[in-house]
Amino acid sequence: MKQSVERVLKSLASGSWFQGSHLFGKKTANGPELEAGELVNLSTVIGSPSELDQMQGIKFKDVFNTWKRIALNGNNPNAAPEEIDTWSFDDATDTVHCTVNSASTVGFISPNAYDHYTFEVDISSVNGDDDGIGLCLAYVGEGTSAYSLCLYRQAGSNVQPSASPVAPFALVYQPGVTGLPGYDPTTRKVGGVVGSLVFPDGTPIPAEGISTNGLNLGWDALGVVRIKVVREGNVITCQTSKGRGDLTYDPANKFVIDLNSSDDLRKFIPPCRVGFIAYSQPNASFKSLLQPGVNDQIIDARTNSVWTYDGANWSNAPFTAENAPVKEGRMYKNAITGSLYYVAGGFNFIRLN
Ligand SMILES: [Ca+2]
Ligand SMILES: [Ca+2]
Repeated sequence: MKQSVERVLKSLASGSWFQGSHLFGKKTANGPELEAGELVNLSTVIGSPSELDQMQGIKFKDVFNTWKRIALNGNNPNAAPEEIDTWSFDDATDTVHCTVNSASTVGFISPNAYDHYTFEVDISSVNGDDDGIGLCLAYVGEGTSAYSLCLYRQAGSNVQPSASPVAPFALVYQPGVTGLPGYDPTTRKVGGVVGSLVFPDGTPIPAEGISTNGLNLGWDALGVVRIKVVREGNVITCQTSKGRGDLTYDPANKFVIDLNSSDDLRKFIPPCRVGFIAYSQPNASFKSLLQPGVNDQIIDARTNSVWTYDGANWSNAPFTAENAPVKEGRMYKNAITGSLYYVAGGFNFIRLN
C-alpha cells in the first residue's frame, strides 16, 4: 500500500499538488486513477435568483450603505466635509445620484482591493451641466491621506482637478508630484485621449482638449456613456464610448498606462480599492455591467449551467460532464454570497451553507 501511494504521488504532475492537497478518485478509460486537488475551491457558484443578481452586478444599496465616502481634493479624501453625503439612493431602481454641483471629487470607494479586474459601467446624468463622471481605478491610503488614480469622463467642460485644457477622458493622479515620467504637473494627468470624442452637441472636441465650460450642451444631451477598464496586474486599459446614443468603443478613444513606468505609479501595483466618482456634475449616476472581483462566468447550481457575459448581455447554457466547470466529489465556496456546495456524483449540487 505504501509503495502504491508513493507511486501515485510520483506520477502526479509536478506542481499539481502541494502542502494540504487531497487525493481524489478519477475515472478514466484505463480504470481508476488518483488526482490531487483542494478540498474547498473558490467559485462563482450561485443557487438563487438573488445570488445570481448579486454576482451579475454591483448593488448600489451596498455601495450607498457600506462603501467609504470621499470628497477628495489632492491627498485629502475629506477635503469638503459638507460634500461627503451628497448622494441619494433610489431603492426601486437600485441607483445612486449625486445631489450637488460639487467642488470636490465626490464618490464611493470599495471595501475590497483588486489588481486584476474588468470594470464596465454606464455613466449618465439627466442634468444639463457638462462636468465629470467616472471611476476611481486605484485608491491607496486610510483616514486623512490618500493617493488616487481617478478616471474622469468630461462631457464638455474644462472643470476637473486639473488645469485647462483637459482631455474629455483622462486619468488623473492625486495629489500629484512633479517629475513623474509622462505626468503633466499642470494637469495632473497620467493618461488620457481626445480621440474622436465629441461635445454633447456633437461638435468634435479639439485635439488639445477642452478649454471652455458651458458652451456645448451637457450630460442631458450626451446621454449614457459606457466606460470599460481592464486591469491586468500593472497594465490598465481604459476605453470610452462617444455618447449621443453610441455605446460602442472606437479604438481612437482608448489609452493604456503601465503602473510599473514610474516610482509614483508603482504605489498602485498592489491590489487597490476602486470606486465611483463625480466632479461638479449634479445627478451623476452609474449602472455597473462588470465589476472587479467577479468572474465573467457564473455557475448555476440550480440548472447545471453557466452564465456568460458578452459585453452587453448575459446568456445561459447548460454544461456537460465533458466541459463541466466543477468536479464531482469537491466542495465549492462562493466568497461573495457566502454559499458552500458539495458536488456529488452526477454533478448533483448539494448546498451545505
Ligand atoms: Ca460645467
Ligand atoms: Ca458643475
